[in-house]
Amino acid sequence: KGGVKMLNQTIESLQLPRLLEFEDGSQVTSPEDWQKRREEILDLLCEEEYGLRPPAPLSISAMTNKLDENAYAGKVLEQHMMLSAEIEGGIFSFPLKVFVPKFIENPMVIVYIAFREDVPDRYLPIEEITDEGFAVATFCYNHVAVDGEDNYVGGLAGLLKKEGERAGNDTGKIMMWAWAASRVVDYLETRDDIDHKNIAVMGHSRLGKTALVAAAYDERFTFSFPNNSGCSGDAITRGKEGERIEQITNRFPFWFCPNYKNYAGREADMPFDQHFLVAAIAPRFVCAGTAVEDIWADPNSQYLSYVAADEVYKFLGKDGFIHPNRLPEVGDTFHEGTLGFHMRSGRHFHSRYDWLKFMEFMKKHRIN
Ligand code: GTR
Repeated sequence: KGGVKMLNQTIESLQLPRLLEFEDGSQVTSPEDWQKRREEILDLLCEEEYGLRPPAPLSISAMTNKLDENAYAGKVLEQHMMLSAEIEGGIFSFPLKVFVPKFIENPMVIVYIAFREDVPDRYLPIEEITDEGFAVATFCYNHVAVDGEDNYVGGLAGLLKKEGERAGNDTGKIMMWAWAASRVVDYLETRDDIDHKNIAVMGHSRLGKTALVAAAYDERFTFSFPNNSGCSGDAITRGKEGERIEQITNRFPFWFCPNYKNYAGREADMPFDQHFLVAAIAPRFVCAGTAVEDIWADPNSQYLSYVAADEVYKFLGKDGFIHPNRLPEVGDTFHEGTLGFHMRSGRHFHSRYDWLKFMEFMKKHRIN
């Protein structure tokens, strides 16, 4: 019973901005209201944190440059291509690799936003994933917009760049990487050998933040799997340990819109917190991976986002976050609800354990 009080008190003491209340103070009272409230939340997160979302492309096309129908001992179809999206400023192209297991029909698919371009990779064990019956579509984030202070010259950043200094709500790179994940879905929808109803987006750390943004802005993602996403991902900012807005915007200003750094040291003034990002994905699935030694990300604050976003899921008639009334402990897995969570031993990493948990969650909640 003490625990019940503790968790409620922790949430209350943070004085989080309300999810089920419009900016003008009126209440959200119906599912239709929630759709409007969700739009407000998405606009707010663009304006204050991630920057404007680039518009959907006018058209997309894919050009295959490698096809192996018998990869991985003959179990997998492996296809490499250039994916091109036609937008206002020109044509933006990036490499995409697709792996489809041949031994099952209609496999669920995971869009993996990768740090490195080599596949397989230590974070992306292709054969073990396809053996579980999942298709994978993956691209390297640096091919979309370089993860560094490049003055936005290349890639998508170059096409979107306006005259002069970056300012206000100009698009940050997390939003660009997330936008690219949506272009992968545009492409996947043209294929008939994968399950369109069960498409997930997944990434680790900065790309875990990206996996949340991708699903928040694109309802075609039925699942989002943010691994160790932490600050400006799934961790509640108010009261957070480890990395805070000041540190993240000093080291990585280009991940966000310039407005975000205004909240460094002023977290209590933010009209949002990261439970807004999770709730914007409702009623769809989010399942997080955290690690007990990842104190820079802060697993307790990560957990609190799901505890706080739960009310929107409940409001929409979903199970939401089914969890005990205490903070997480190492070894915990909470997979019963629409929101899932695990905390493993060890450090910041995208491990085999995380993969197994995510795939387990997706199999359990597959939509027919
Ligand atoms: C860190 C950053 C974290 C996290 C991490 C990563 O340096 O402070 O927010 O994103 O990088 O992406 O590995």
